[in-house]
Amino acid sequence: GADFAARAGLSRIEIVEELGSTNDELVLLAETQPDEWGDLAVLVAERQTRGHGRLHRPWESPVGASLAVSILLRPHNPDGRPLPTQSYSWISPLAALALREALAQVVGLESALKWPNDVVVGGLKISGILAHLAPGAHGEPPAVVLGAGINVSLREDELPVPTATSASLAAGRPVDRTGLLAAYLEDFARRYRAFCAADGNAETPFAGGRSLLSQVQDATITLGRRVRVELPGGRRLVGRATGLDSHGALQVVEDDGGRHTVGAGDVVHLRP
Ligand code: BT5
Repeated sequence: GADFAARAGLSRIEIVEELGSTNDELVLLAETQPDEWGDLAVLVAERQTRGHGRLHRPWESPVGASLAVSILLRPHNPDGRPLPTQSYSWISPLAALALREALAQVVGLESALKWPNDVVVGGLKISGILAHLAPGAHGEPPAVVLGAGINVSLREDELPVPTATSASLAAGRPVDRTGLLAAYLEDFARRYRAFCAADGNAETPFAGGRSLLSQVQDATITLGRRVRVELPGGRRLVGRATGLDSHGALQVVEDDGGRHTVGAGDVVHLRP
């Protein structure tokens, strides 16, 4: 608990038996107890009764076989200046990169990002990531609540949808759930601090390596593929995903040559 939090650079970690949604709860705590819930405070639930994804879609997390973890972020650079809120769109990809690293280290699994918020193994969803805004403390800019649902050891018959998999199914052996959580949180905290130190700029060298933008581009299987995108308003685009812009939005070139930048939506790869 506290030892791990200190070592990983987290301000707090709470593990609760049951709640509705770790994201909803942390948004509430950020508002009602701003001094107790600071930057890099973590809330984990053993059981979520109302876990959800985007557009109120349910997120299933069978007890003991999955992780529901949310991190509160109050992004500031090392001089104490708040990060520009336009940079917040990079926070979900940061989490996806951290989870990818944790899956590689702890489970030996190769995974990829599926734009905008999934981590997939062999094309199947192993994790969904969802960020919400929360009120900032004491007149500060908004905080971010970053939630991840991770399928750790769901059996075949526990998978909620045919497009899902779990770490133990993909690896073919048992997976240390606590070890995976610890690796994810440690890696995320490290990346997040580097991101804050870079003022949220995704195009500068990052954490001693290539820019965050190019790391995310390389890890994203959506790029270069033919896609169908369902936009929030109900409109639909069909074309080729060509890249990410400086905010992490997906660039799509339609079959008739029209160029679009998609900030949010559902992407389906199309088979050639
Ligand atoms: C997501 O939404 O993938 C983001 C899920 C975020 C869940 C975490 S858990 C901790 C925190 N607290 C919350 O309440 N939420 C966050 P979306 O892209 O909208 O995908 C939702 C869809 O994924 C559902 O409609 C199902 O089709 C599918 N789904 C549900 N449970 C799944 C699972 N365990 N594994 C794979 N797919 C699942």
